[in-house]
Amino acid sequence: MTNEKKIAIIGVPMDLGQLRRGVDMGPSAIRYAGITDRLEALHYEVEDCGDVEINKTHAVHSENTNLKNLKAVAEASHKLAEKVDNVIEAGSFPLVLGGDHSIAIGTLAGVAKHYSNLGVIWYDAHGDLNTAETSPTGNIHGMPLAVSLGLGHEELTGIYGKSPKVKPENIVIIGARDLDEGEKALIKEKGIKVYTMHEVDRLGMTKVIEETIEYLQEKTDGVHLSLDLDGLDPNDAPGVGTPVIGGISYRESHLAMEMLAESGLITSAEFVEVNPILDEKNKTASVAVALMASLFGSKLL
Ligand code: 4U7
Ligand code: MN
Ligand code: MN
Ligand code: MN
Repeated sequence: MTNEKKIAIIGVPMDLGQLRRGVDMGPSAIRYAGITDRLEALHYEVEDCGDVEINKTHAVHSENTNLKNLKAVAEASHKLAEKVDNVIEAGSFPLVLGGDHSIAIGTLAGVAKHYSNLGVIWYDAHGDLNTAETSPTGNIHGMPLAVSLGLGHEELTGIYGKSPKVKPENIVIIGARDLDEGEKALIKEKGIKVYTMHEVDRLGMTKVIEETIEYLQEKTDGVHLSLDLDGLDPNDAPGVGTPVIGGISYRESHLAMEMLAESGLITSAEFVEVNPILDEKNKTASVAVALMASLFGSKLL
């Protein structure tokens, strides 16, 4: 028996949202680690839509902004949004493979077209809530959640229709342990729900996910999971560009995915920041695949 929901895989070989090369090979590494076979073994019909084309010749610095590669990121975001929109329109579950986290701007823009109260789970060591004003780096991969809240450069917030794409009260950040001052201020100002590593340690992942589900279930009509592999501890996911020690373990992450699978809450997902050049024998891509399998209902027995 096949699952009724079809999964559409969309690769985004993007590395322009940050400065370390190699993360553009993330989609290849995840495919090589066997994502399609794993999902088919779970009785899903899987369509690999290939990669969104990234125009690297547009990777030039724009004037009047400290945002790096703004034009190229905006262009790619638009293409991705369109692709994600079409996939949902066709009744499939969009599974987006990164690429650096700037791609979430496009994913969320496409997803948001289909929901009036979209929920977002942001599984990450970082808040990705910077704007041009608060960013210490000018790297757009540190900004996608702010952009989706309607904050930041209008060339990004204006992508693919309405802005904001998501409301602050519909966001849950899990795993944060490296927040910039401007991000902390924004979290407090907007009342965004955050489970930092302190809460993960204190409550345990079971409680964190139970509370997250309860928090989002009633008020949202769809929930997007944006999983940055640097949310995990660098021991378990070494192939990332901005590792931060003291992260979520492999086991805790499996539990989180399994509980989300049971809840039936997640309606779209992306796995980002896998950098094969920084990885150890494709470990991080394999971890990503294992977590995706759990998210789609893989069980140990
Ligand atoms: B990721 C950072 F300053 N906050 O904005 C920034 F610490 O998508 C890092 O979560 C952002 O990997 C990390 O550049 C972005 C920095
Ligand atoms: Mn991160
Ligand atoms: Mn950092
Ligand atoms: Mn991130």
